[in-house]
Amino acid sequence: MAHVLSLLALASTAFATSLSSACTTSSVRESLPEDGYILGVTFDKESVTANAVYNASHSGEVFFPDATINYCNVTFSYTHTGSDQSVIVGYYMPAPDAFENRFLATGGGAYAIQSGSMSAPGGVMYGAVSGFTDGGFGSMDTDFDDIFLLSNGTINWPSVYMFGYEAIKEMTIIGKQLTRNFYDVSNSSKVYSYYQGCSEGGREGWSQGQRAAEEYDGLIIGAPAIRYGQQQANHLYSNLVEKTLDYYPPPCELEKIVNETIAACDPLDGRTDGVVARSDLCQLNFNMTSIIGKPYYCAASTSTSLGLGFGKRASDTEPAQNGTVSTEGVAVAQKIVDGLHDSKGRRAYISYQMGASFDDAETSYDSTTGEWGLSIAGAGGEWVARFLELYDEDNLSSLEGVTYDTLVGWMKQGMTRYMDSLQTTIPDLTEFYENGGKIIHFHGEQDQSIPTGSSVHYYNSVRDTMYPGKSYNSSTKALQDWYRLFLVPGAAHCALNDDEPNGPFPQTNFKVMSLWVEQGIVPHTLNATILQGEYEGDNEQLCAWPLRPYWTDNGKNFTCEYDQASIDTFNYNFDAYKLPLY
Ligand SMILES: *[C@@H]1O[C@H](CO)[C@@H](O)[C@H](O)[C@H]1NC(C)=O
Ligand SMILES: *[C@@H]1O[C@H](CO)[C@@H](O)[C@H](O)[C@H]1NC(C)=O
Ligand SMILES: *[C@@H]1O[C@H](CO)[C@@H](O)[C@H](O)[C@H]1NC(C)=O
Ligand SMILES: *[C@@H]1O[C@H](CO)[C@@H](O)[C@H](O)[C@H]1NC(C)=O
Ligand SMILES: *[C@@H]1O[C@H](CO)[C@@H](O)[C@H](O)[C@H]1NC(C)=O
Ligand SMILES: *[C@@H]1O[C@H](CO)[C@@H](O)[C@H](O)[C@H]1NC(C)=O
Ligand SMILES: *[C@@H]1O[C@H](CO)[C@@H](O)[C@H](O)[C@H]1NC(C)=O
Ligand SMILES: *[C@@H]1O[C@H](CO)[C@@H](O)[C@H](O)[C@H]1NC(C)=O
Ligand SMILES: *[C@@H]1O[C@H](CO)[C@@H](O)[C@H](O)[C@H]1NC(C)=O
Ligand SMILES: *[C@@H]1O[C@H](CO)[C@@H](O)[C@H](O)[C@H]1NC(C)=O
Ligand SMILES: *[C@@H]1O[C@H](CO)[C@@H](O)[C@H](O)[C@H]1NC(C)=O
Ligand SMILES: [Ca+2]
Repeated sequence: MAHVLSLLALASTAFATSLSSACTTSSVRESLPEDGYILGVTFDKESVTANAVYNASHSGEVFFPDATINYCNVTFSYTHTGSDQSVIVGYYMPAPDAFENRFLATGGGAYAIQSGSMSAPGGVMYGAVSGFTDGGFGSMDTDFDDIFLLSNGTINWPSVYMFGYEAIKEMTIIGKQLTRNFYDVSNSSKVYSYYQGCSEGGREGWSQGQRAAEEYDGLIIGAPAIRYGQQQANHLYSNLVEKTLDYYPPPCELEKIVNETIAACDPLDGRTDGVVARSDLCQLNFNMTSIIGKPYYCAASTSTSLGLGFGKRASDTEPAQNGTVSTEGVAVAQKIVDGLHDSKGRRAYISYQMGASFDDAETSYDSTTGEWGLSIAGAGGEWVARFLELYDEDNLSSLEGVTYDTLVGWMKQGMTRYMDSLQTTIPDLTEFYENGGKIIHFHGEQDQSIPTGSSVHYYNSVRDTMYPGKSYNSSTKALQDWYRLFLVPGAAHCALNDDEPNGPFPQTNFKVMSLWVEQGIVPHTLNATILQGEYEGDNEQLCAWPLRPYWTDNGKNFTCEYDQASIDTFNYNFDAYKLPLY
């Protein structure tokens, strides 16, 4: 019997090794699941496209290593009964001899639901079919915010739920069956199913863990844009601090504050390498008032040199900036770092860790008055204008009359309106856990767009919800069996941080996850690599939360330590709300 099976296996391998013979529209058509495989879903067989792609080189990406790959590039569309909206899905399918019984779902960023050609190669190189979807928004180039408002001014609710979680779930269910049929995988063989994404893609990953638990064996989630009602409005907090304190710092002044913070806090982690690996120790030990009076200078420029966060404005011409760091500048920076509190002093949200750049706070120069003034961060402006106030606009025109309490109100409104679609903070992952699923969740510790503490808070919410009554240490230990959180020293938002080039980045997450799921190799630390700067190529391991990195012996001996005071800096009491904020 075994003999017969191995002969069959050999024969089918020999038959299937050629990508060019496998990658045809007719073979893809024949591999589509039957209509009704998902209730109400009908495939448009005429829409199938398939073309073989050879020797595609991908390099310089942070979420997967450099590789040259071959795959069958497949797209097709389907409709839901009763809706005229067709949904386009794309799958990169490895050559049959490179297929390793894996499926990888991928997501998008900002208001895009997919980042196909940027994310899909990260699965193909590990023998996974990689899928993405246009969400039914009209094309792969159409974003959620383009179709969110209907012409009569009401919300396109089906699109909200598609963006929220439904589209990626469907793409995965369809993709897994397509994969079985295309490679002729027997019903008794497992196709391992994964999800990988960062930022909005990270939120989409959580949407799947919370609502499509049975579809995935492993989720790789970076800096997720969860707690959406708070997260999106929070982009306005820095501007509101400037307006409230009536001081609009020149960008160079904030840059100087960031530089001085990094210089002061870098050594606190035991190794002076330009990387703030312990922003918690920075918060506990460094007072930004010591920067007051330091001179700064930035040459005139035609475009801004700060990082490229979500909602970044492209600033035009800036004059040379020559001055000294002011009391007002530091007050603005400190108030931003403190995070949003209402007028009664109750915490409503959190902010970026010390050392992160102040992208949301960027001001604009008025060449007629020669003064710096308010420039509303686009991500927050669009959220309030379009998604809360339902104007067909991608920005707010002013913050006139807006107070901290107004911003808290916007957070409550967003949370309530989108509680069951975009908020994405359901902390009960019982089904995912019982299904045997594993989660690697990571977040740059110098993220300038989604507060690092946002991930820590959700981790704690899951721990408290899943293991009530257990002590901190024993609930943490139980959670770490299947869900591990890693903060990435110095990393920016889903990206390397040019201000701290020697920081590591976890580039091999798919490999690490597949080893965990398929071979039970637990990532006690997370594999990472320094991808730029003087130590480029060096390997570094990341500590699993709540352990924190610390170097002894002059930076030579790396340890992951338990430091209660540091852990406590990531505990938040969101007492501005009567409802729990998970
Ligand atoms: C892909 O690269 C390999 C190795 O360099 C080469 O042998 C092959 O001809 C290339 N295939 C195509 C289609 O370019
Ligand atoms: C994949 O197919 C789609 C649809 O035909 C096409 O737009 C896209 O350019 C193709 N990508 C590659 C890499 O061939
Ligand atoms: C707005 O337009 C949509 C789509 O045409 C329609 O389904 C909905 O009933 C309309 N709502 C109102 C309040 O007119
Ligand atoms: C494999 O599973 C599919 C779908 O569940 C089913 O239709 C098919 O009959 C099964 N094939 C065998 C050989 O059991
Ligand atoms: C901040 O440090 C960077 C190097 O990391 C340097 O290029 C930049 O000029 C500094 N900015 C200021 C305002 O000193
Ligand atoms: C920093 O020092 C100033 C002046 O001593 C003090 O008023 C302020 O509370 C300190 N800030 C923090 C965050 O400790
Ligand atoms: C900046 O201003 C100071 C004090 O006014 C002056 O001494 C210095 O030369 C200026 N630097 C540049 C580069 O213009
Ligand atoms: C949003 O509008 C404000 C006020 O008009 C402006 O300052 C800001 O630059 C705009 N932001 C974007 C991203 O367009
Ligand atoms: C929790 O575990 C850490 C080590 O991981 C240990 O240092 C700490 O004392 C423990 N706390 C309690 C209350 O047992
Ligand atoms: C860990 O990263 C190094 C590069 O830093 C890489 O060579 C190695 O293959 C990775 N290990 C795993 C399990 O992916
Ligand atoms: C590294 O530091 C840890 C914690 O301080 C210590 O226990 C260990 O012995 C050190 N290892 C070496 C090789 O010095
Ligand atoms: Ca350091």
